[in-house]
Amino acid sequence: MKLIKTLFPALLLAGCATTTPTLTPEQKFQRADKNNDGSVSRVEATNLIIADAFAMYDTNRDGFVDEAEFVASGGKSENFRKINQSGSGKISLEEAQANREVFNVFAVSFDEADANKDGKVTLAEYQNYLKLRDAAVR
Ligand SMILES: [Ca+2]
Ligand SMILES: [Ca+2]
Ligand SMILES: [Ca+2]
Repeated sequence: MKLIKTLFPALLLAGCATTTPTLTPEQKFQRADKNNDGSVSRVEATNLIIADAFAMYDTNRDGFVDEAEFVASGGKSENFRKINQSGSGKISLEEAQANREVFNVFAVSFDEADANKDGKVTLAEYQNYLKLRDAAVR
């Protein structure tokens, strides 16, 4: 479990305060799987994982992560400013997903979820990944 822990630094900190997500993992996966072929690409899956993390950070659920929320979830102010390129003081999900550094951090999670390393994540792989992640969070 040690490897997984290092892969989810932000989620580890944010995970404890999570409220019940409105979508099931199956629903989220289906949303990410735009062409409905039962698997998601690296980009699709990474954006899904970013969206998951984003929801954890957005504690007041206004659709944006502000600096207070970011810091409360274990983020650093300087990183917040890097992601918040628009300078609005709030990060939108689009902003987070468009940020290369954010993407690279969570693409690592995709590589972890893609157990058979075929460059795609199936629902089963995603569910297994969530199990491992939840185990790491606890
Ligand atoms: Ca697909
Ligand atoms: Ca918010
Ligand atoms: Ca796979």
